Amino acid sequence: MLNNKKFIITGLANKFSIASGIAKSMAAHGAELLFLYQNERFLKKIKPIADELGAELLIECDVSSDKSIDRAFKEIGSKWENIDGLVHSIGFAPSDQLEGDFTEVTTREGFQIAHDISSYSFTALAKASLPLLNKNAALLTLTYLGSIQSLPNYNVMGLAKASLEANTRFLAASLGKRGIRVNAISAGPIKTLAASGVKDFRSMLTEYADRAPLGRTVTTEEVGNVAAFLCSDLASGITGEITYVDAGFNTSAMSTIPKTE
Ligand code: NAD
Ligand code: 0WE
Repeated sequence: MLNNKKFIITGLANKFSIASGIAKSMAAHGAELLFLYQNERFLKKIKPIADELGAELLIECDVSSDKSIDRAFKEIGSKWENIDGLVHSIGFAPSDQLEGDFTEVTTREGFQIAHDISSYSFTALAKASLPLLNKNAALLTLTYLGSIQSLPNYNVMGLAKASLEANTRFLAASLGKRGIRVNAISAGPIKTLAASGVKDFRSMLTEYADRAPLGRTVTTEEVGNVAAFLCSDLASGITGEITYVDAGFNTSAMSTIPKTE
């Protein structure tokens, strides 16, 4: 499905990362991969994953800095003449923004950081990769249901994901004339590093499994398979779209009717 195609993968922190499931599936379908990592602290964890998938290029890129993005893409350009796409699997808000009442905990600075790292960085990476992108290239990002429905503690990340989804549509409109497609996957909750600090995440997973039509949560492999499809020519007619990989949770308003005594 992805033979002879080259992709940049961002957001790989460790083997539990959604980016890890995506990289595994894309490599299994024949893609050649290059990893961008946030800083050297992540190298030890991601080098073995890159080795396993036959990826030789690992480049540092902190998306909060234009300089870091420029430097990374200069290096990419010196190694690869062209690319077939990029996966954006990056999200961040300061931890004090993600616990407690939305009105009370949200600050101007927290709002700004969440939107900068979680949404603007997709535009920034699209711009930086544009000179290298082949016709028919695909860009992909990861979003969450908190963009369109409120839930406890997700708070300003929900606003940032709403922005990221609009970003997906505007990038799709802008890049469509070059044949470049831009899509998002809205994944159900998965226990990753980004989820590990979240209060009551385990009970959230249980509640999710209860309400989802499939009666369970999803895996990074399942998200990865849809990512591989959306980045392949099989999805040549899909752009600007948010695809849910959530065991059907978003389609169900209630699981069972509670018993009344
Ligand atoms: P993760 O912690 O494994 O990945 C998050 C990544 O963001 C890390 O690799 C981190 O290095 C990167 N990152 C943060 N700030 C950065 C910066 N300044 N520069 C470069 N990279 C930076 O967690 P994950 O759950 O795999 O998250 C990946 C994406 O999936 C995020 O956008 C997240 O919002 C989204 N998502 C996660 C879930 C879930 O339940 N885990 C559900 C839906 C969507
Ligand atoms: O998008 C996410 C993760 C977002 C995230 C998580 C953290 C924790 C550590 C962004 N920034 C940070 N910053 C930190 O310091 N998800 C969809 C997973 C997630 O996170 C939640 C969730 C779900 C689901 C936070 C609160 C409530 C639900």
